[in-house]
Amino acid sequence: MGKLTVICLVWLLLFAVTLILIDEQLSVNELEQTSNGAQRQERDNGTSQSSGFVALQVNGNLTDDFWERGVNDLPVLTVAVSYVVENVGNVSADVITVEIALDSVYYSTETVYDLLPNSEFAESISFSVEYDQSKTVEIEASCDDVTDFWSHTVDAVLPRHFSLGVSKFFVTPDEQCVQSVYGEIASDIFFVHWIAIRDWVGRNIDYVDDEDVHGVGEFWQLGRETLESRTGDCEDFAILLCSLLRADEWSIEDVYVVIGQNDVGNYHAWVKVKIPFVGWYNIEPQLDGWNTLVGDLVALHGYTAIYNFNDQYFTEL
Ligand SMILES: [Ca+2]
Ligand SMILES: [Ca+2]
Repeated sequence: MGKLTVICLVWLLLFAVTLILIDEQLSVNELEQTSNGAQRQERDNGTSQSSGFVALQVNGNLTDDFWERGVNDLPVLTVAVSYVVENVGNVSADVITVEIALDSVYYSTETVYDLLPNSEFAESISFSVEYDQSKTVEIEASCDDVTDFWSHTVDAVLPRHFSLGVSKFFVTPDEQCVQSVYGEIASDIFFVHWIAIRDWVGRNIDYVDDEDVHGVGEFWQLGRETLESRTGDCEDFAILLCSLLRADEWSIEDVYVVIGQNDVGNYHAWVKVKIPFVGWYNIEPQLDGWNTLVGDLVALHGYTAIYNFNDQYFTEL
């Protein structure tokens, strides 16, 4: 091989290597450009998402609560809940669905159209909770795949002491247990109704201090609770007797639970009835039989009535 041939071969080799290196550099540049383009595209997409979006916020609060008589004549706490759905995004929310559930059971649905940014939809709902029970209200607002949620648990704890607004709900003439026991008593009556009913209460309910049964100084029982335990103290006897007399269709004007106080400050509860041709008569519900007419007078001597109530009226004397 001549010297010139060797030089030519070396030159060709160097030329080929240079071409390969240039080609690789071009490929790397293309890749970088593609990658930068993709990143820019992602950025652009990100910008377009954050430039127009809907975001929802649900808030609520308890605006009212009061006790009333439920369908079974037992107390229920009726509450009003106000709620607000706000669009905290920056474009209008076309269709918002607001679904309300009580204890995870469907309650109602509201549809809100075209809610502008930074504006809100306000509404309220009302529902009842049985005494000594709880209920959870859940409110969920959603628009496409955007959603928010608010919930609140209402505890309907019945006040178990003297309470101006609640006392009358303890007298339950239409409650099932009261009606059932009244039915038993009435089927046996051959003389005067009010005496037979007070005798039944005096004979079938045992006096026990609230402290011993409930562990607290004062605990008012509903008629059904006294009938189930067959025990109670003065107000429990009086509430049950008043409920049974009302079940016997004594007029709302003619039978009351009375809360009174004696000279040394002790409180007591009894029942008063307006007997035809006789007038008002005070009954000590813990007594029975021959105590009527004499025992009642002795037992209640020294007490002054302060409040009267039945299932409809409450009067401060
Ligand atoms: Ca008591
Ligand atoms: Ca009691």
